[in-house]
Amino acid sequence: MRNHFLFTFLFLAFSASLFGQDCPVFPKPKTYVVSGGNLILEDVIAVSTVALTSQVKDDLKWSITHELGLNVAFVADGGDLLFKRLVNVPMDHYTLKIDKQIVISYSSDASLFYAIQTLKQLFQKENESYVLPQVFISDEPSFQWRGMHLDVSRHFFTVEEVKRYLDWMARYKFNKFHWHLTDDQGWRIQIKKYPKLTEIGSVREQTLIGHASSEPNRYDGKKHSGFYTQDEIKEIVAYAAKLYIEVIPEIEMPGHARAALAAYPEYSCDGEKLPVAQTWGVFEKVFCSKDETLVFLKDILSEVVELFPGKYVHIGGDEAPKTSWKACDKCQLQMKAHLLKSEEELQSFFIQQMDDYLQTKGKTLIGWDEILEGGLSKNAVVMSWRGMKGGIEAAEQNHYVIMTPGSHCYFDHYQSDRSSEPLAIGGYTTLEKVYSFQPIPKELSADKKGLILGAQANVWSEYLENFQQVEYMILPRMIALSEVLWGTNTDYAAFLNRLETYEFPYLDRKKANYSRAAWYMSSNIDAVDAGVEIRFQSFDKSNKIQIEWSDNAAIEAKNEQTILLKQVDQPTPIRVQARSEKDTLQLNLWQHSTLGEQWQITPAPSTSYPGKGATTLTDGVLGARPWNGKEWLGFNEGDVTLKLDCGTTKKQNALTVSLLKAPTSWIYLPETIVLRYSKNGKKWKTITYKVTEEKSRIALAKKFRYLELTIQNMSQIPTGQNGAGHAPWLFLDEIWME
Ligand code: TNX
Repeated sequence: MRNHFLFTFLFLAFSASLFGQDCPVFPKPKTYVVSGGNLILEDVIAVSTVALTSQVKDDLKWSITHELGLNVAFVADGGDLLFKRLVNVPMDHYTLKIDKQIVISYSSDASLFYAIQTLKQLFQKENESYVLPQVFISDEPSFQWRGMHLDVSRHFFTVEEVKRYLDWMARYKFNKFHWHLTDDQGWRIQIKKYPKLTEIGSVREQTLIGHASSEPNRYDGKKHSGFYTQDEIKEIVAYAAKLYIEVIPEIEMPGHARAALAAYPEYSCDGEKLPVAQTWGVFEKVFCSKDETLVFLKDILSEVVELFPGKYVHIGGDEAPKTSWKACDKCQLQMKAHLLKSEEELQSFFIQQMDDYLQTKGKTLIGWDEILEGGLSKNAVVMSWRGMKGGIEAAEQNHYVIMTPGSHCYFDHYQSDRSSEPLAIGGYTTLEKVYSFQPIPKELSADKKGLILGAQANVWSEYLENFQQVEYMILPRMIALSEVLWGTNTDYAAFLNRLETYEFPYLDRKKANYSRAAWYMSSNIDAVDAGVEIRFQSFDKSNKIQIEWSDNAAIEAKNEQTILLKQVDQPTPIRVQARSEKDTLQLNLWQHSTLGEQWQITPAPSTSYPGKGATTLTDGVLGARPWNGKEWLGFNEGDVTLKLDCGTTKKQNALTVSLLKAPTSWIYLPETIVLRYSKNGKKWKTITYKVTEEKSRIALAKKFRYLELTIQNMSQIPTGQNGAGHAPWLFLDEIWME
């Protein structure tokens, strides 16, 4: 037997170059103070068993050996790693002090686990030794809900892949895994009473190729299937528990139910059998609200609650069109019987049924923010995804809230505007944007702030065909979110540096497919007099940039990083290329006579798609397709009016408004554009243009100085189309004249 007291410590008197003042731990601890020296361990760490329960002992051993390959020897007295139990400190608080020994003081088993995660990230392996910086850390999270969601319905991920996902979560101290197990495109959890849910519901015959907005739709002709047996679910739940992660199952209802209804069509309104969905979007076929369906769903939940020991069950509740309920006798009877005035109230009744049922099982219901419509169920926790609005409303009604706004927390969105990005659903959520997220909205009353449990990133998998792709979308964005939730997201530039120095080498060792988008060369376009200024920024150490442009561009170089793009009479496509040591950025621009001019826009664009304000329409940049949020202004509140004073009276031959049509994202072309023009701002003439194309070119051959456009939208999306009944989105990227 080896005597662990023989394992030597070496103390270096001076600080070694391995560690600077920078913190190598993610999320960064609340307090991190280095004292200069290092502690060096050989291949075994002697761990004191004083103040350790046997359950924690096993976890600890597993956790240290699993990750570091360092052996653990438990000793009754002394040792390298000592523990103290704390009382009367904030939830999940711990301290970690490294000098000649490592001393961890912890308050809860979870906090001990976090301390060990921190410790693991401090280890550097040098030759055969393990080196630690001498530090003092005092730490605890700011939020109790630190969530990551994974959609396994649109694409299935194996048990091993889900475990790897949980490993990332544990490393960055996330504690809630929201497992989206059912949706239109696949039912992924075995339910013993209803075997067809997985026999039929877990298999889709084929899958859409490319983006859902590209027409015509094409399919791959290949089966996609997979589900978790109840034993596998238990295995994952147990694995997560070791990592102090609670697993929250989501069983979607009443919408996103096509897979379940392919197996049991009798629980829909019309009983018609449709296949498991093969494309993405929102479907009108939903669970019927009749009693038989409610019983069916409660039966399912009764098996689900047995598998998940945690407190919460998510029942979805989002994107459930009411068309089939409106036409269904049984739904209408249900409304009469319970004195419900609208289908929204019927949805509330539906959710309340599930809420009551889950209460009897000791569980708390979570739903997406649509469950607010028609009245919020008594005990429900709200997950706010359509911005923060739903969350604010729920908190004002004294409900707990988890913030997951699309703007900052949707990791299925693009993270750069490069055409080299893998196909994604749309949106634009950069690392910097995630890092800037503040889960508690300013407008919330002070006494309600405590109701915001935390935040979560959602990882919808329509366009994530394999697990490498999932990793690309979550890394490093989830690390940024971890600092948001830990309350240490203070210095973005330092965060980027720390990531590159300390964490990317680890990700490389793990062969993780992570994104370096935050390090791409970027361009920034600002409106100036009679044009736009384009400034390039490179993250290479040298920051040397070479800029070239096509011959037909009216460009003037301002300095090494900046060029001025001037207004020209004839709209022309031009090209600008900027090259740094490691990267090349090519911009395909549209040069025209109103570059940099400021349209006055009413109402203001939606806060979810603000682009960069009015300049978006005159910066020469056409929005990316499939669309991402950066180069588009998005509107969702009726008609939009745009006004421009051209400064002088001039003849204009035509005006082009560049629009977006992406029905799967509920973005539609407007119906008409009413154009008014005037020489003096007093006498106006009107042209009405019927919109049929994304590039709407309105012939003019008129002289004017003042211009006013009213873009008129459909009042709601017609039946049979994506998002029927809702207000359509209007998306604009550029307006020019010739
Ligand atoms: C909306 S977020 C959905 C999902 C999609 C997602 C794509 C939510 C509650 N519903 O069904 O996968 O957008 O970003």
